[in-house]
Amino acid sequence: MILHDFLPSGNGYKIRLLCACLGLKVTLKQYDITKGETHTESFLAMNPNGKIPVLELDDGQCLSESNAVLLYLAEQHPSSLLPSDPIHRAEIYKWLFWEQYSHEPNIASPRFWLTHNAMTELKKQMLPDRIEQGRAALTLMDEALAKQAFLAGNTMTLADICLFPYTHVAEEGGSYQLSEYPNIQRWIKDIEALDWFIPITQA
Ligand SMILES: N[C@@H](CCC(=O)N[C@@H](CS)C(=O)NCC(=O)O)C(=O)O
Repeated sequence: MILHDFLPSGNGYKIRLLCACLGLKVTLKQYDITKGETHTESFLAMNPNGKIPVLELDDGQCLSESNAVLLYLAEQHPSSLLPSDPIHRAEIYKWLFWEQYSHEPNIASPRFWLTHNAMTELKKQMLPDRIEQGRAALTLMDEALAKQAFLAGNTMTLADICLFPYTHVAEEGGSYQLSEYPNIQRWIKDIEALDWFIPITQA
């Protein structure tokens, strides 16, 4: 499999982290998204949405949308990350959908704007509202993690693989302080201590 990716991307890191956890080998092909490298004809043929990550399977089929790729890999390689009980699964799906609507736009997008010199007048106006919503998202996670070791119970699941990447770098760009969320800090340390753990910049 080939993972078309950009190393600082949390969306790509979700897939690299899952592959590390499951012991799956992927070849990384890197793109610089700040230079429009995901908008070439050949890239758009893989993902018409012009965004990494894209997972290219051995038969050439291309999958996009990070959480769809997580689910595909977890279903192909059954493990406790995606249990069969429908209620437990629904709880995991809940976190995956929530991540895309309530977490990623408020935490990942401001991080990118502020660390990659991508701020515009419009984004400046949007920033305070995004930060308010991002704080609400981090508070919600912190409260869930006060009650249990991981997001969807006391064992690690796909929900944690999905939410770890942008949460652990939330401070980059200066909008958030993780010291305000002690249960998230404990959860980050627990995940970083796992023997298969790889950092975000590991190719
Ligand atoms: N919802 C998508 C978001 C993917 C996304 O936003 N990718 C960004 C990098 S993290 C990108 O490729 N941006 C390049 C562009 O939009 O030109 C996912 O979860 O995969």
